[in-house]
Amino acid sequence: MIIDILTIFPGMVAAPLRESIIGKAIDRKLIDVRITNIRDFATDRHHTTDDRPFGGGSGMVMKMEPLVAAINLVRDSDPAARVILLSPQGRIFTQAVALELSRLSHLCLVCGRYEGVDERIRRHYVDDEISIGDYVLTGGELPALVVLDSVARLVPGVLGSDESITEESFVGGLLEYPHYTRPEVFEGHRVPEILLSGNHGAIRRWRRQQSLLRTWQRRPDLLKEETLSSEDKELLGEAIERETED
Ligand code: 4FV
Repeated sequence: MIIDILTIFPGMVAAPLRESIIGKAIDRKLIDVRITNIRDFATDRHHTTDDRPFGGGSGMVMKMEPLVAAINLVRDSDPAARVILLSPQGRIFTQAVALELSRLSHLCLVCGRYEGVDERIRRHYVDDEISIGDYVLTGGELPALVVLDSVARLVPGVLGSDESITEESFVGGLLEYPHYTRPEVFEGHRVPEILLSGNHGAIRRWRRQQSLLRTWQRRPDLLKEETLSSEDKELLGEAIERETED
């Protein structure tokens, strides 16, 4: 997978890509990340990428010319590239969207700055618009890194075992079961006995039950989306009963 990132702060994007799993995936050429400085496409002496808003008002707007030139260079290099603007007005980013994007061969992530980009960019020059959440950031760089990280880890081979992808939060619509590791007891806090039993069938059942209970407690909205099997309903009922007993 190729991922282009168009930004006026390339350093802000480069650093996290040198570390950890994503850094290794880049070294192993499982993903190819290209960072482009939009300023390089500004033709004036000061490499200006912003201007005052028509109609007045505070703040500045990201200019069209440098950004369109940068986008067109990506499109010319690969017409299959999916050009995505990160903005609070986009569709909300979820694990399902990450999965959808991970099946594409080429993403181009456009990082806005200032009050936002000229409206004609979103109308005529991008294919998609994504928001990472209902809050306002100073720029699209962190959202671009969020999208890159969650999509890249779904690229085959990036994570040690692809198994860990199938059993995680939101895959299957539920929150993940709790994880434990050594020591068995820490300051009096014990690891649930079941996990030390070696009984993998019982462990699998307990984990499913914990996912259902945790989702019911913390994200009932997610459960509404799910059609639970009769076994799941029994597991959840049993767990809720136990919770209310305690
Ligand atoms: C954002 C978000 C976001 C808006 C103005 C950048 C900022 C500034 N992007 N999800 N939430 N963008 O807040 O994606 O240009």
